[in-house]
Amino acid sequence: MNNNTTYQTDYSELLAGQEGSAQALLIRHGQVGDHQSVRTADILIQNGKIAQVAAQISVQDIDCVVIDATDKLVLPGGIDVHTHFNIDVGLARSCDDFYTGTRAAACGGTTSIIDHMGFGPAGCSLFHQLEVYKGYAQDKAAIDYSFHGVIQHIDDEILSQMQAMVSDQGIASFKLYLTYQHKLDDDAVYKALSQLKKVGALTTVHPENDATITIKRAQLLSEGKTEPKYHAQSRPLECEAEAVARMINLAKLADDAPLYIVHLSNGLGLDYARMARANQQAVWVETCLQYLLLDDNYYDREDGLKFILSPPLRPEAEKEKLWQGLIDGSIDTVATDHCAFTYAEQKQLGADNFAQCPNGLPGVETRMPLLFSEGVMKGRIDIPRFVELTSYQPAKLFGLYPKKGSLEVGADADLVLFDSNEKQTITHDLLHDNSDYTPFEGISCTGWPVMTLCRGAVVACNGKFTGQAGFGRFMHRKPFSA
Ligand code: DUC
Ligand code: ZN
Ligand code: ZN
Repeated sequence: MNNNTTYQTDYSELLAGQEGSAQALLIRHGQVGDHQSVRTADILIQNGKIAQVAAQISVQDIDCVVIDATDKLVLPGGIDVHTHFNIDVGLARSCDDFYTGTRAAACGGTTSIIDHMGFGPAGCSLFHQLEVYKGYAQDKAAIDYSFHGVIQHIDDEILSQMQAMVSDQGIASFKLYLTYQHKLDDDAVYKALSQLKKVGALTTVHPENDATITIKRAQLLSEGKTEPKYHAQSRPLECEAEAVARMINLAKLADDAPLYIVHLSNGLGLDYARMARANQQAVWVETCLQYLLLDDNYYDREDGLKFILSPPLRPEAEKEKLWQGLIDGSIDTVATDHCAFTYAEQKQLGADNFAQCPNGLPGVETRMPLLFSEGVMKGRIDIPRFVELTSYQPAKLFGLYPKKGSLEVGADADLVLFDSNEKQTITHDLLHDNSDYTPFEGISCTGWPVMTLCRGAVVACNGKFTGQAGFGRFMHRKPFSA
């Protein structure tokens, strides 16, 4: 027999946090959900891994901490595959680094992130930014992390570096841009897609038609149209949908290379992706909460600068089309594109000209609660689908499964406990990022994450961060396989 301590729902004595990583933990009587089902079960965690999942686990002979999860959902920790921590976008450096960003992530039920690295010096190798970003994250990240490679140009050297990035460095996905400073032309896109397929990597793309954006932006600014709403008018949804269609066709031409569309914001682009999938093409789609919940009316507000990001917020009707994509399975993941700038200072760079406003919004902490509340609690999606969108598919597509995104024995004990009865109204004071606002201010949520465990360590509990800078580990990812 032993003296196991059971912590009830306020878990207050666990707030010191780190005992969970060293000691065995039993999470008892939770509603345990994965991408397939939900059932009442116990989960035993030993050495940071899931040791057993069963209807009832006896710990008579095991010295462990017991967490009573009666009436709580116990789900795989969230995986946010689209963040930008500590990114220099030219106009400004985002205000969340790998500490404040992952702290916020942990408090929102997310246990791993994959960050899209920013551009390095012109002509740099693929390894350059990886080294820079490993330095950014190493002593700061409080949860596990990886990076998407960034492709700034294509030549024989870059093409030849791709294999080592995947096999030696564990970077199994790359991003290319069709707009911004290092936009690629069709020749480069085709070569990148072909080679990335050969080396076992997934190509992800920021799809927007650069030429039409450039023309429209210049036209609007020449007419003195500088307010935030003109940011959206400078890059209408057809700019994005055209580039989605182009990428899909280029991927098909490049020997059917696998393609992942990031931050899809509109129904037309989604229809192109649906068509490709109906044709058995390997195309996956990500969207973000801002496109599901916000719309271009926000640009008319006095604080419209807060909502400047690219692609921009869309006309209201697009939101429902994206929800339909979550419901019918044509959208695969929900991420955030967390790229935070302060409103009081950094966003004000665009006060006289939308084109000078650093693009991006915070969102890493609100992703799980908002999708849970708006999706599950409003009856649009069920719990397995929630897990699929936030954890299982991200892990599958980006080479982390089954270590992450699953509750299988042997998986990392990355878990989030949700209280589906807890009501919270989102306000920035609740959150743990380094920005000074949330775009979701005032939205009421039913259901809230009450505890987050990363490899068995309690990294957040009842709205408090209980983790540690530097606890997060770099995740060496497996090559892409469909
Ligand atoms: N758009 C991007 O493509 N990246 C960062 C933020 C944004 O708004
Ligand atoms: Zn992007
Ligand atoms: Zn992004």
